Amino acid sequence: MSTTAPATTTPATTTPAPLPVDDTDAFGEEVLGDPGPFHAALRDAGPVVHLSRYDVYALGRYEQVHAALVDWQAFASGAGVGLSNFRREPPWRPPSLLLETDPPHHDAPRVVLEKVLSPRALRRLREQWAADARDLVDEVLREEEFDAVPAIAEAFPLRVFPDAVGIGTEGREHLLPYGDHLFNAFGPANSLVARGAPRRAEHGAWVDAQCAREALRPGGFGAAIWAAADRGDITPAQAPLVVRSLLSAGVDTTVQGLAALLHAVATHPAQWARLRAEPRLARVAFDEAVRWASPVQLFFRTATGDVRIGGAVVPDGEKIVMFLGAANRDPRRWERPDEFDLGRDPSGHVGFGMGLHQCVGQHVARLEAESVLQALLERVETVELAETPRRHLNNTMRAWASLPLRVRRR
Ligand code: OVM
Repeated sequence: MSTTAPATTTPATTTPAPLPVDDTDAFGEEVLGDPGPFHAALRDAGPVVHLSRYDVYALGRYEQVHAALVDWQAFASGAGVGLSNFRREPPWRPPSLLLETDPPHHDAPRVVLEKVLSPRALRRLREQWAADARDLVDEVLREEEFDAVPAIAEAFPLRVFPDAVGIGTEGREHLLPYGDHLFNAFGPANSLVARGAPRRAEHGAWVDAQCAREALRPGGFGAAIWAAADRGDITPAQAPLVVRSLLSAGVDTTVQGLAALLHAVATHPAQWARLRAEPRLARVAFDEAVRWASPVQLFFRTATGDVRIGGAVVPDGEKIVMFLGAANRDPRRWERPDEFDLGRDPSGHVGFGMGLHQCVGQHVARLEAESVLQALLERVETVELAETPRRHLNNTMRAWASLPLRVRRR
């Protein structure tokens, strides 16, 4: 964060502000393992910073991240929301019709999926998921110590979500590695991407096969998407790709959202006690955990035209990375941002994004988290870390590999 380079294009009217430069590897193991110091440096350097290592522009402050998220005209998604620029290189899979598109193409799939995953549509799942969560928690609590990543954070979404989509029971072990590779592929082609590459075709072929009409049970989210195609709300060619978005964005994200919530309560005993006294805080607890941990750490946009940010100019066609995790802990926006605190109002956090592309599955994620948390609150007096937890490194997700917990049961 030492040198200062001039902006690279001619300004429209006034001279652009100088652009701070940072040569840190934002996707190196050091930063992925502990992004806090890098995020603080980014925020302090200015509203926009050039990351010289990847030749991209970075936003770390809440104000600019929020502004970019809601300005889909200037900050496009259609050239990809990872480092790769689809204007310059082909995507590794056909682009998502939700995530990697702009209006007007984005809109029909979005409206369809919004309806399929609306709070109203999820009502019929609430009782079943509450019962599933109680069963799982009963099983897990036969021991006082367990690893909450496989035992709860992975087990619960894998128990309820594929059934809700309506896919078959064979091959579900592809879901987590598919998502892990997908989220790595939003970053640079580093060793994390290389590690996933050998099996990506295999996972991808299985996921694609689950998106066909014939592969989806009646009554599930997948069948509802195909029904929308039958009504003409989307085309039959679009339907499988919309189903693919569920299987892409619906598993690893909720696994790590749950893991973040469990890590938060295990390391904040006073907040757990407060939740036990006021179980209605369960919803706030999940959103505060998403703010605090930001399981999805970042997404990119592409500048459409020369875009002014805080007095500097990002040239047309350049990639801009929005550090959601940095914005969610920006002291300019949040009081005591590093504290997990049920007393605050976390709404406005950008952990689910903001604007047009804001997480369409957030009600599903909240229902999963609430189901698990209520079941735990009914049975667990205190919860703490039994051992040091272990990170799972991913280019765009802040993830846990292992979260050993010790509980005192009621
Ligand atoms: C998609 C997709 C994939 C990954 C993430 C995401 C967070 C969406 O395929 O639409 O949103």
